[in-house]
Amino acid sequence: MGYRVVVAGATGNVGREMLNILAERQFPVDEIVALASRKSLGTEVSFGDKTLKTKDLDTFDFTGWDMALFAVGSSATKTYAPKAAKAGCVVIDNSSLYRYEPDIPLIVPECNPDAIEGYKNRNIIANPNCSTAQMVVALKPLHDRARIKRVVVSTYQSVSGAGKAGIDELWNQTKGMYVPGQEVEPSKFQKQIAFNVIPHIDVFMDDGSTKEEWKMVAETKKIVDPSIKVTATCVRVPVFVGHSEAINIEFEDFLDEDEARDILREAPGIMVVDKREDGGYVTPVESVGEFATYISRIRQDSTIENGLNLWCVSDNLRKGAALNAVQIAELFGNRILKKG
Ligand code: 11C
Repeated sequence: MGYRVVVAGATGNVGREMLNILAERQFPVDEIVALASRKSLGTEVSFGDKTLKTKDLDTFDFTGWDMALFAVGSSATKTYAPKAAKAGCVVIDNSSLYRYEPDIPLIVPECNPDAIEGYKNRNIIANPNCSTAQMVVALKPLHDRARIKRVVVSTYQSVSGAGKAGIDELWNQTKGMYVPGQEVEPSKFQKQIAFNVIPHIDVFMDDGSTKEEWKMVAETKKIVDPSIKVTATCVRVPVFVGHSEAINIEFEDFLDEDEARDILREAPGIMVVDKREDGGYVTPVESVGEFATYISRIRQDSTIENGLNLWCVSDNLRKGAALNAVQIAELFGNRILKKG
């Protein structure tokens, strides 16, 4: 016996990946429905070797459905997630709407699976921001061994984090550079993204940081440990898919780089590729379509007492969004519903 599963926002990049990953991981589905906004109604999406015709999110009755994976953005989530939750269908939400509410669990299954019990507060579970998800998968096993005091992270985030419009802008602007008269002005991004980098993701906060940077701080505290201090600089780069992060970690206790490498090799969700030779590390294009978060360039930071540097790469549409949501669905099924 399997589950009755809803995917809301099924025509977007993340929604499509949710369907792909549910099929790839053979999630025990009895029935599945793909929902979309009215403007995408009837669009066909793939689920394994099947094709699903999208139905209307606005009029859908969630009664009798076990869980709904939402990838519709905060404003549609605000309208439809409470409706689903009230009907007894547990929402796994990819937007940032509920992440910081104390009674809503924010889960990365490799880090804080026990938080799943909190689903019952409101029948809603939040999925983290992509840049946080991949970082905490790496931080958690190291924190368990040597207690992290402070993290300094710089991100190199792909344009797919900004949705289809971001992908299109990089593609068209890059092509336009070579064709006189077809130059493309920035519209989704604040400055030219082709052959450039932009130190600005999401809106500015009062302290001069951006909301993306704030999310990495707040979400790491909620998922791993509130005592961990995080300072982040988030940068958009001209890469289609795959976020990268240079992470500097300061620990309470000494952690040797070889031991850190061994810990990460054993850690769930992590693949270590760390050869100190040309190409002995992972770059974002190699992470596309993969489940793992890749860790490379593990090395001591000798400028502080207990410091370590590492390079962390993952498919932002997968571990950063759809895969993590499906892993939450698996956790919820295995621990709570126990039907599969
Ligand atoms: C980006 N991290 O790369 C963002 C996208 O809070 O879920 C995801 C935003 C979020 O632009």
